[in-house]
Amino acid sequence: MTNLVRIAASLVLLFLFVACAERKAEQAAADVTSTETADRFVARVNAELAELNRETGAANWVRQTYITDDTAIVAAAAEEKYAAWHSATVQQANRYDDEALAPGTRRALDLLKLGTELPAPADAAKRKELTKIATELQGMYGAGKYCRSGDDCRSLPELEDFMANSRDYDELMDVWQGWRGIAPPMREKYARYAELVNEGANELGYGDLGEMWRSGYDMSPAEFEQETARLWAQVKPLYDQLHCHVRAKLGAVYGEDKVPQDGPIPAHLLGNMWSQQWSSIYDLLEPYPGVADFDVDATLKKKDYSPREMVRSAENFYVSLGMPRLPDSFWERSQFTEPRDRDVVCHASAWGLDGGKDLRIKMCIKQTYEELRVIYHELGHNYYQGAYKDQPPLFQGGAHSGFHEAIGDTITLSMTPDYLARVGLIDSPEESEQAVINRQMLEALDKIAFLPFGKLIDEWRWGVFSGAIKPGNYNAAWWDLRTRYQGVSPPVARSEADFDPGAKYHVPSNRSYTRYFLAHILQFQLQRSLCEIAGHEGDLASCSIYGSKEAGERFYAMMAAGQSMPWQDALEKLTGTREMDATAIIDYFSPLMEYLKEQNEGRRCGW
Ligand code: X8Z
Ligand code: ZN
Repeated sequence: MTNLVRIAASLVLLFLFVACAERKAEQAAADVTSTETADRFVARVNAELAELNRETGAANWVRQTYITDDTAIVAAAAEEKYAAWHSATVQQANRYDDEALAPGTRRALDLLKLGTELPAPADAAKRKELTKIATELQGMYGAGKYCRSGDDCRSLPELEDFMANSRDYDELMDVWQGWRGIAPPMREKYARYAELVNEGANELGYGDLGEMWRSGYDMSPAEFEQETARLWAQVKPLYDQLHCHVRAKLGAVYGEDKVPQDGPIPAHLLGNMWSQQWSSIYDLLEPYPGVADFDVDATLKKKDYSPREMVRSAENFYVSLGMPRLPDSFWERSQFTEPRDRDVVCHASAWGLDGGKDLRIKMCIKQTYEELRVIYHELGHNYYQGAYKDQPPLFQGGAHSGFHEAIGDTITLSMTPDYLARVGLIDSPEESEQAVINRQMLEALDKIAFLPFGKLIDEWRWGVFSGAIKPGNYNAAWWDLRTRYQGVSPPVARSEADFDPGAKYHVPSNRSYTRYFLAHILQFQLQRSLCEIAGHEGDLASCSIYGSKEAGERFYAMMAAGQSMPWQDALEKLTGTREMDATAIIDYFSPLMEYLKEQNEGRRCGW
């Protein structure tokens, strides 16, 4: 043998040895994991998850507070790593499918399967493609602007301000249409995203992503769909009354030629970019003009509240319930204001990083009452995250997603005139029947107006994911639902060249939305029970649990359980009932309903 041949031969041998050793090691690892008990598997998953959450959390935080091509790469890579881990880990979990397990262990495994917002195909190329598209879509929304000309550009917070304050039909239409200009480039990406997430959901054992979303509620997806329909039927009469009255008033302001009294309301006249909450047009609807002062905006401006002071005010409420102060890191790391020098996702969110030890909010706070309420909402998320931080990662979540959205909203129901006066946000509360109706109108414009919107967003996506709504029909199907549920119509002609769903944050950001619909019903239920615990006497609408340690303790106990038990159990512990139910919201608004029915007498309601 020549030397060369000898070297080559030993290399081949070496290679075979190494390859063989590697395979042996893989086999050994597989043997270890296949004999792993379900409990040990869950413990390992929790440990891995804690580490992965830290990485994806950090990458996403940077991405959303600093939108550049570089942070897109970093965030997509973190998501990709998570998705790969998730696919592989669920595969391993499937080994326990037929084993009889303790309920807590089974629950942990079920939650693992549901444990991704973005189910990705196991195929590495497709996984990469999906995480890239998802990151891009969110970035396109976050960086979105409406430019009337090259250097006359407005960001979303500015456009939202305009929608809230202008009463000029044509100007409003311009801004409404202008914002929607961000979305057509998303359309193709969205269609591809839908294909890919469906494939991912399929591999996890769900028919499509919509079915996966509907599986997170401790009942079958079909039952859940019925449940949401049942709740909507309960509250629809309230919405119909409000719609009828608002349409009449808008007809008087803008003219009945512009707001026909037998059809849907033009979507740009409701004080909000998406016509989802209408409190900004309260001035057009105030039942008893001048009765009672709710002008928190004026106080915020007069006292020149800083964003931090606004957040402190919300924190103080939670502290009054006996909950802890937010950690120093919250004040150091949160984003409270819109930076001038870079694109960020301004849409408000609350973060429970590092297993809930590192709490933050990300907002672009404006000096308004509406924003103050959003802060109270966001802190509800943070307090929930802080309360369940000692649960294992798989149980760190809301009893269901609607609970997570409902905590802070429940607190906003306690922002009664009495409370606002106590903390110096209005001068003095006025107690009269007329004052009650005025305040109820203000609340209803947010909470009742929202209901059909909260319901329809996912109905559109359920349709998209199931294939009932095809890409060629995206926009038409969207407006069909908007008209059917909300009774609103686009102020200018729309076509399939548009992609109006993309102009609503949660669509390009892949956040399910039924959670908000549920929260809008649940929060009244929670409030009713908390008010009983707080010893409130009198009607539900006048109750503020501010300062009630008893209510706070019971609320926090429910929050601390996270998603360790079925939501029905969590709800029962606090409220004594196992069902979501709209009687509390109906009861809450009964004074306003009387008023609206009187006002609507002789009008032809409906569209
Ligand atoms: O997205 C939100 C919160 C963050 S979880 C600000 N909300 C929905 C929306 O803005 O569309 C709260 C109400 C509905
Ligand atoms: Zn929220």
